[in-house]
Amino acid sequence: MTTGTRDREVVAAAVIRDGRLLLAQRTRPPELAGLWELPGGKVEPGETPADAVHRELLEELGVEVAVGERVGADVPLRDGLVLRAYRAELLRGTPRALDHAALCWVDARELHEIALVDNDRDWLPDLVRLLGE
Ligand code: 9L3
Ligand code: MG
Repeated sequence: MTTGTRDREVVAAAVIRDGRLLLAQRTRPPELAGLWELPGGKVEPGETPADAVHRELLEELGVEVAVGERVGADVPLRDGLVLRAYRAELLRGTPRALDHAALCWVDARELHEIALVDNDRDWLPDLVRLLGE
C-alpha cells in the first residue's frame, strides 16, 4: 500500500477583501445544506494542499488565487479526513457560486451570527484576528 496511513486532507480557503471574509453556502450533503463554509474540498492524489486550494477555488468560484499561510489548527473530520485552512488572495475573477447556493462577504460581527458548518467554527478566533489586521 502506498496510501492509507496518512490522513486524507480537505482544504478550505480564507479569502479576505476590504475587511470581509468570503463564505459559501453548501448545497450538500443534506445535513450541511444551507450552512456556510470556507470554500474548498478534498486534496486529490498527487496534489499539494496549495494545488488543491487553487483548483477548488477555480472549480467552485471561478477565480484564480495565490495560496498563502495556514490559518488555525487542523480539524479532524470523520473517516480519517483532516481539514486545513489556508489564506488565499484573489488574483483574477469575481467569485461566483458555481457549486454553492450563494456567496457572501462577512465582517467579524456577521461571522459570529451566520450559521457556519460546525467544523469551521474552530477557526473563528483565527478568522476574527485576520479580519482585524
Ligand atoms: N468541509 C468542511 N468545511 C469546509 C470544507 C471545504 C469542507 N470548509 C467538509 C465537508 C465534507 C468534506 O469536508 O464533509 C469534503 O468537502 P467537499 O468536498 O464536500 O467540499
Ligand atoms: Mg467543496
